[in-house]
Amino acid sequence: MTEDVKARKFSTLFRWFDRNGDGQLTRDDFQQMADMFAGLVREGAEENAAAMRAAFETWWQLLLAHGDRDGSGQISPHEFITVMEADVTDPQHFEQAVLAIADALMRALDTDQDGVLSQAEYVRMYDVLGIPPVHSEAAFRLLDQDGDGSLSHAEFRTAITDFYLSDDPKAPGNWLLGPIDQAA
Ligand SMILES: [Ca+2]
Ligand SMILES: [Ca+2]
Ligand SMILES: [Ca+2]
Repeated sequence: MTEDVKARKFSTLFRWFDRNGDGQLTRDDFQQMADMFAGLVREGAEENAAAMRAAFETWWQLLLAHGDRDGSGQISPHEFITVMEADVTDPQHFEQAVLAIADALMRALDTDQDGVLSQAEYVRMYDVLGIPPVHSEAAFRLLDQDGDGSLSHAEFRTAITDFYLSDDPKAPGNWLLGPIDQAA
């Protein structure tokens, strides 16, 4: 069962990334994701938008280089789950692609720039990134591990890392995109 937890999370992630809904991931999907994330960045923080775009490009290149087994230039759901588990979650790749996006996202969401995310700042992520907000308040409470009412940079990084690396079906970070799809 432990393998299933990550496979289910990556299936959820695949459906979110597949912007044009054609059942495959392409560079176009990644550019649309990057545009959506860059749309969160406040004026005057263009280097933050650039960091997001660079990290999404890095991620896409990792998928192509390690995951495109049939050389089609597209990543199928099966290829995605395999390459995510084998290569993208390798520590160096994970830092350059996933955590680079997490850091830029945290900076963009922290609109009052006090270094932590309030619940309102966190919930805005769901609106802008098109994630159903139904479970956002429950997720916030789970991710706020010290219960001080805000998400620190460390708590946010832990959430992202749990989502990608944890086999634990109860890891709080699993809630990042809402409940894991039990049917997947
Ligand atoms: Ca697609
Ligand atoms: Ca804040
Ligand atoms: Ca906290």
